[in-house]
This record gives sequence, C-alpha cells and structure tokens, in this order.
Amino acid sequence: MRIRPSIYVSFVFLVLLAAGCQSAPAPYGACPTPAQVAWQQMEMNMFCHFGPNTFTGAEWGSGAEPEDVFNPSDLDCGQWAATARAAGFRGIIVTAKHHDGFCLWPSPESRHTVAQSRWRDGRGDVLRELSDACAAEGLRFGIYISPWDRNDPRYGSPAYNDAFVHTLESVLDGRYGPVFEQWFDGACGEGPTGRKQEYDWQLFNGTVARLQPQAVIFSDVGPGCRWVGNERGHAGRTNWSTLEVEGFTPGAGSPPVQVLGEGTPGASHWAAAETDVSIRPGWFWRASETEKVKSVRELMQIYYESVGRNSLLLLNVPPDTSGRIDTVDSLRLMEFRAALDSVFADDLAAGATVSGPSRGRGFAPANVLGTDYDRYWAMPDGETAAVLTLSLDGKKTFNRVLLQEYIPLGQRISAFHIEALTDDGWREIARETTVGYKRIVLTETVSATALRVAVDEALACPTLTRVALYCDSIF
Ligand code: FUL
Repeated sequence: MRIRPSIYVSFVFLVLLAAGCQSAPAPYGACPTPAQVAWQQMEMNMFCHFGPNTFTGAEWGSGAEPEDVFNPSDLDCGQWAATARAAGFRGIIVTAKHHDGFCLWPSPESRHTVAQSRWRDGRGDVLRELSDACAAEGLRFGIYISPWDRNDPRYGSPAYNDAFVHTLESVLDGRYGPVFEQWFDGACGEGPTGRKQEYDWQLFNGTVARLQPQAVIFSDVGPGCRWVGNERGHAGRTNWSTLEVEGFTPGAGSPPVQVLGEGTPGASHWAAAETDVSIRPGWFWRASETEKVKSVRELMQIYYESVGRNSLLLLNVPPDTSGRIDTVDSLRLMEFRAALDSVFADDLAAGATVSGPSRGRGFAPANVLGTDYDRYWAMPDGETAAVLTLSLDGKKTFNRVLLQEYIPLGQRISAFHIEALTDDGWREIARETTVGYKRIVLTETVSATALRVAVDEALACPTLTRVALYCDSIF
C-alpha cells in the first residue's frame, strides 16, 4: 500500500507532538560554516614567527638580508609540535613569509628563500618538516604569508598580485597537506622600489578558497575570522562573532579597533575574533627577551580574555636560532597547561538538577550539563528571555561560570546575569552581555547551593549548550 505524503507528514507530526518533541530553532542571522565551527572549537593554537629576523633581532626585516642569515643550527619541528601538543594547542601557524619576503620553503616564485641559503645546502624546507611534524602529533597546520614583501622587485606593480597568487599556490596546492587557516597580514608598506602595493584581496581569497576550501581565512575583516584589534591578548567583554564588513578592507581600511574587538550584533557576516599575542615582548625570538617571557598569571589572564570571551587564542611562541623552542618558553607553556588543567579539572555543576522553560523535549534545560556540544537547551521561537535554575549537588565554592551557546544556529544572547544562592539568600554575581561559542565569567568566590542563569535579552530564542562552574585559586 502506498501512503500519501500528506498522511505520512501528519503522522510524523502527531508522533512528535505526542512525544513533546520540537524541531530545532531556525538558524538566526549570519551563521558559521562547519569549518568555522571546527576552527573555533580548536580554542588555542600556536603561532611561530621564524625567519631571518630570528637571527638579526629585527621585528621587520628590510628584505636585503643575505639568505645565509637564515641558518638554524638544529631545526627540530618535531620539538615545536610536541611542545604545542603537550601545551594543549590544536594547531600551529608558521610565518612562511614575513614582510622581509624570505620564504621558509623553496618557492619557485622567489630568489629569496631557503633554497638560496647555505642551510642544509639549499635543500631544506621548513614547511615540509613542520607539516610532517604536525601530522605526526595530530595537530592542524596553518600558514601565515605576508602580502607585504620588502624584497620582491615586482612589489608595487600589478605583476606582484599575480606573483603572489603563484606564491600561494606553491604552498596551498596540497603538497603540504590540508591547511586549516590562511593568515593574511594587512600590513602594506613600501617595497624595495619604494612603492606600495594595491592588494587584490578578492584574488588572494579566491585562490585560497580554490585550493583549500576548508581553510579559514584570517584578516582584519575575515572572510573566515577577524583580527581582534590589538596584540595584547584580549577580546572585547562584549564580543559578537558577526561583523559588518561592507566598505571595509584589511589593513588601513579596516573597521575601528573597538569594532574589531566587539564585532557587530546582527551583522550579515560571520567572522569570529582571533586573538594573536606573543609570549614574549616581540614576535620573533631574541636572547634579550628570554627573561620577559610572560608569567603563568599573564597567560591565564590572556586565556580568560580571549578564549573566555568568545575568541580563539593564537599564542606566538617563537623558535630560537637553533630552530627549537626555547626551554624557558616551553617550561612556561607546561606550567600554563598545568594551571588550566587544575582550574578546569572539576566541573562543580556536575550532578546539578536544572529547571526552567524550554522549547520541549530534545532541548531540555538539563542539556546544559555535560560536554556534548550538539545537545543544547533552547527556548521556543520568539521567546528571548528565560531563567535556568541549577540546584547544585551540595554547597559548591566557585568563581568561574562557563557558558556556551550553540553557535551553528548563530549567536543570539545579548544580555544575561547570574545569581547564586548563598547563606545570605540570592545574590547577583555577574551581569554581562554576549556569550558566543564560549564565555568564562570571572566572579567573586562564592559558596552556593544553587545558581540562576538569566538570559535577559537575545536577538532570537536563546540556546545554551553548556553551563559549568569552576574555582580558580591561581589567577
Ligand atoms: C603584524 C606584523 O607586522 C607583525 O610583525 C606580526 O607578524 C603580527 C602577527 O602581525 O601585522
């Protein structure tokens, strides 16, 4: 017997109704692609600035450095990758070509590369060694290539844009495997002829998209992810992953830094913030800065103000002249990891019972407990405020409240507050704006038996996939 489609649909509807099941909320506004969601879930990546500047002490090389300046005595990309993995990074992005134009791989487009150097008799290739090392450690591999080139004589003429496409092709065509992020620096200074370049961003982005469609493209204004607007390690306390990009370009034409740090609510483009910051004062390794490697306290603050504010953290840990990560930096990273592990070891919300409204079965308040990102709480369409109450499993002492929205459906929450039931009754302990992929709210240390998470305003019915509580006695 053939069942008529309309009868079938009504039947399914009735069954769902009887079970109290609802469909998921419709996506709201600009939403991330699956590649952008996977990128944000990486949370922390390592940046490696490495090149002639490592050996000269310059921050911006002139492009006139002899190729032989680049001569690591004991390059060990396996050590970079092992260090990164042990520290909890999920990927490494390397400066394949910084502003001085020197290429860490034998680029056929340039005469200023490892192939012209004495290092490994001109047969070395840092990208080969690093991409292999990342694959061996289960890390993703990313590329920084500066469009600004102080060596290429074509820089400052239209021919350079085409040459730059060939440069990109010689890295992104798959010879180094998949690239998870292409990092485009917006800097645009003068080249060797004294001229500046007019970058063809559409051409550059199109080249990346053609060769590595899964790669998230970083620039001041995306399209994949955006610069956070400072190099000090903090995102805005309000931080939307949506950004108004119309009329803006990377570099001098980018939006004001405050907008980069906070995003634009309800904008039509998804470009989450990436916080790039160095573990040292400079981007490149210098012996004189080894005693200025950031402390665990500073790194924890950076973590809270980047990952904890809906941003990805890209922490620069520059290898030294031997071609290894300095012991001081790697030990500091291990201490940082140990601190994170101790703070986030015990979720004090575990064992709580959660009550509150929801859009029905499948989206229950209890879904905010546990780590399954795809199980989330959601409100009915059109309802933009709600209070979830967590009755804790006894009295708990905490000072960190971690919240996560289910971002595949868009970023929605624009105002929330948190109350704790202490011996003195209910007390407001935080009042904030956005949540996004991850928000870690720093509160006073409280001992409480229950918690209220009140979503006060949202752009559409809110979702939350996680509420967790921790106690940080380090920071
Ligand atoms: C900036 C560059 O000018 C710095 O040298 C560094 O590479 C930083 C990550 O981006 O725009």
